[in-house]
Amino acid sequence: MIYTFDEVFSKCFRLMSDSCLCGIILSVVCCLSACHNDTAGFKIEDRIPHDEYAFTQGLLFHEGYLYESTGLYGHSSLRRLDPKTGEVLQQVNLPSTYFAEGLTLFRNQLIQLTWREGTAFVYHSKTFEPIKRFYYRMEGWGLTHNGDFLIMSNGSATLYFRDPQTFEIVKTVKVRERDKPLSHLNELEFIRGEIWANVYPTEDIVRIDPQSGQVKERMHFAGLVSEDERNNRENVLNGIAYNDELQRVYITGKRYSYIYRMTEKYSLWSDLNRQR
Ligand SMILES: [Ca+2]
Repeated sequence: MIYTFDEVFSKCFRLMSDSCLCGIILSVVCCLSACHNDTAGFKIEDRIPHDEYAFTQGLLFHEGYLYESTGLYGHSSLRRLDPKTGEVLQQVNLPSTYFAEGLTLFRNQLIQLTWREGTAFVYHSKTFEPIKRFYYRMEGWGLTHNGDFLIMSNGSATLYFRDPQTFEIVKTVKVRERDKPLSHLNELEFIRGEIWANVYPTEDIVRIDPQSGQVKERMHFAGLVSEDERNNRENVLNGIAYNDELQRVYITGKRYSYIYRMTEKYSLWSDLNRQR
């Protein structure tokens, strides 16, 4: 078949237009995926610099500050952080024989678990002065509270509700996802009547009904940190804090470069609000 110059020109123009259109569509798709910063239905509002040596084991928000517990022998600490800059404003280091774990703040006292040392340190929440210690016979993983009791995880599928004055076990709740026990519950946060828990060593957080122990939802945060940024299999998600006033969730992990401040995008809180 022989084409005239006009036909060739017009064909070439159409091809160019098509490829241009394809290019534009491709660019839009690429941009959308590159700009995609939603995770598990949350929108990332801000990335706060995080000490890349902080082996995060506990995180909480209280009256304008973030509080963090970092683990590892010889590196364990309790920290107060500026929630805007991530700057460490106050810090106490634990003796090198203690591996710090979960952290909660209950009535002006910070309570910090240790992994295998059977000891919880209690500090004044403003001065970080040590007040007392509790002792327990299990591993310490995550810690939070529901206003009445401390709630502790130890790597099993059981959550332990403890008296905040004596640390005695008051009751236990077995956590189940569908029909199966869900173990490896790690960092905890009590958020709007639910217990949120990191599932070690995944990038998942589950929302647990504190009465029944039933998992209501499993949220995946695997897209939060790239494999390059992670740099080590140990560096998993392990920090959940909640600003109740502004309804913001803070999430970070062991040696993460950032603490992510997130807001709901979809129907999570609206679902909860409807139940009120
Ligand atoms: Ca927490």
